[in-house]
Amino acid sequence: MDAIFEKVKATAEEINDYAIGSLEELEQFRIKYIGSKGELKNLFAGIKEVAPEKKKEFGQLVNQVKQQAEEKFNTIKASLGNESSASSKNSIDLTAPGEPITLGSRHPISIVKNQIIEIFSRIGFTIAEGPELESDWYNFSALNMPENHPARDMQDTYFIQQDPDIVLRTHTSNAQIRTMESQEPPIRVICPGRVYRNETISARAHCQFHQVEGLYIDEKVSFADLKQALYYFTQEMFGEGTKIRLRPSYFPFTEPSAEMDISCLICEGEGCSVCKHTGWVEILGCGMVDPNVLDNCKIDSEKYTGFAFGMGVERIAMLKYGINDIRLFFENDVRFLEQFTGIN
Ligand code: 2U9
Repeated sequence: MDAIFEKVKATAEEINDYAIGSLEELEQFRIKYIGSKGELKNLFAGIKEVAPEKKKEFGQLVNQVKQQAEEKFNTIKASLGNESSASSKNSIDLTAPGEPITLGSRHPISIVKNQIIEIFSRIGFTIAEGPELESDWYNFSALNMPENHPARDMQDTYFIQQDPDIVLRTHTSNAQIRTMESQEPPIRVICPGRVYRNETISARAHCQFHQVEGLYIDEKVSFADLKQALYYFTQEMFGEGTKIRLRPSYFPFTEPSAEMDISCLICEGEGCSVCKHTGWVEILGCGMVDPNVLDNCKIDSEKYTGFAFGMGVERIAMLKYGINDIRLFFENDVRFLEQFTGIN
């Protein structure tokens, strides 16, 4: 009779030590102990062999072991269930639709630079490029700004510590000089690129910006040709009906020189804060190439004349898109850049 009590206690220990690591093993455990043909059912059946005065004690003992088995079953079932649902969360659903790929957008400076290039290429201009680190000759002297010429102070220049002859170019004119040195007229080029000036950074100025400069050299090129080319550019860039006006100015590399204004895009000439209530906004500088510049590049200034112009790409982009702070172009804040998605 004690033997049957011993058997129940041994089963309790067995249940306690039973290792369960998977849902299959848990099911085997259930069948072995708790199921309708399981060991606990057999133990209950053994009550027949127990003396009447010990039946109650035996029943309680088997019930305790049954409870122990059921608790173990429920606890392990809950933890294995959590694990399996967590692992199904991490698994890949091959039937799920793909995540959309977020496309980048072209930088507004690239958009506007490409528009300018495209407009001038329609009237026969090709692209010429030059280095951003440039010698004094190509950045200054060839452009009629010899050493100690006061015009050099018009732009604050970055010099290279190791070599006083090398500067970060202050304009893209170095590319035109290089073109004139290596090609015979007729020459019709536009020179886009990044330039550097030692300016205090503010909403209106930056120490780096982009220019597109243009140069046309041939026999009998006149100021009227310059005006017509710039008028065509204005209509294409800012829309038909945009007016232009030219004001006399001074640049060392052009004579005569002018600055060109367009009628204000915001107020159409009525007067607003963008045009400072004048109805006009300045967009570029231009002029007839100074004969000294042609001579410096071994182009016969008796035979050839030329016009040149230069504009800041940031300035054009600010006017075109109503941007009021030049620093936005260099910060690369996605909230700014994504507004140009879809524009090429
Ligand atoms: C050669 C000869 C002449 C290019 C020119 C300007 C006038 C001009 C400014 C516009 C805004 C620079 O970016 S900005 O600050 N540029 O006003 N540029 S004429 O003249 C040249 C260029 C090359 C060989």
